Amino acid sequence: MQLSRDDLKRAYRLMFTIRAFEERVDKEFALGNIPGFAHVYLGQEASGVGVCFDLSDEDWIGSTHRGHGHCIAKGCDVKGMMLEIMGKAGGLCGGKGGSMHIADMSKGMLGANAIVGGSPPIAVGAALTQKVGKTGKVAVAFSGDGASNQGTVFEALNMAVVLQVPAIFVFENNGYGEHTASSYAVGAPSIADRVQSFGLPCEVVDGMDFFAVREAMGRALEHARSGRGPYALESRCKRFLGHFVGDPQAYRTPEELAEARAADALPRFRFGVTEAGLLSQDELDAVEAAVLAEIEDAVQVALAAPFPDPGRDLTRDVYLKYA
Ligand SMILES: Cc1ncc(C[n+]2csc(CCOP(=O)(O)OP(=O)(O)O)c2C)c(N)n1
Repeated sequence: MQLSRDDLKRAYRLMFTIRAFEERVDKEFALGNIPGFAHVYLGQEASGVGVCFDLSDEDWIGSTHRGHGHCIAKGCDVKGMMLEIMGKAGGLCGGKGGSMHIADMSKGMLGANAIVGGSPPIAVGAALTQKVGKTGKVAVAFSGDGASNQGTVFEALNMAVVLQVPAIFVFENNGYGEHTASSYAVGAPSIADRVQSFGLPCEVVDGMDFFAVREAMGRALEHARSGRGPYALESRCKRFLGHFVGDPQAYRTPEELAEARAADALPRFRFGVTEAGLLSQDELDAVEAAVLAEIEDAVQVALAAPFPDPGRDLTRDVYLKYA
């Protein structure tokens, strides 16, 4: 479980890539360069990166409508993502999926999902494939606190236990489902309490702490890979911005928003690794500079790229990828 210096750099690079990517998506959306809707993951970086850090391309994840961070954590190419979000040809899904439908099978990314509670059933099917194929790999389903109230999720949890599949359910509790607080809408004392009643372990983890999430995920992976069935995490995180880009958040006080920012996982990570003498400020600054250049390049390429040709591309690659 010990992390090397390269591992620590990779973790910071991934978290900072999500941060910079999402800040840019927020900006480009405001400029009118992104069609449709965008839900950014700002604040939740440590959760997605901690969960995906030890997964291989053959371990699968299913995501949510807030999926850019999960894609990046799972290794999707940021240029391909930016092209996709701007609806351009050359995007990871040919520019036809957009923000809420990014998938990349080569990275084990089964897809973002606009249907709240959509990923757990898919992950159970994927986990059954892993079990039947004796791959030793897992399938992970990300869901929000709002999604944790969905019937689809209850059925998926039950079936995962019945079939004893290597599924890992990650409930990212950022305190809100759209504009409704999870403290109001989740009827059980916690998501973890309810999930455990289905007959699988569920740990509560500080989703603002990369190290805590990765360690909890390590226990989940050990459990699922050793044939002991499904496992779950309730990752408690902070959503820095609104439900969607442009949400004025009238339902949150300035104090609450300041508290969320004060819990920021990135400075926390920086402080931890520099205080421990594992990485220097300069090394971390260099990571940030490289990422910012990569994002700038992705944006410029995406802005200049053509849209898909409706006559030629509209009906292609819909159910099947053609060569
Ligand atoms: C089945 C379904 N119901 C409702 C919606 C509308 N909707 C989109 S996001 C959202 C809230 C989801 O909240 P949560 O699961 O907590 O995720 P978060 O936005 O906090 O990441 C809702 C109700 C939807 N997309 N799908």
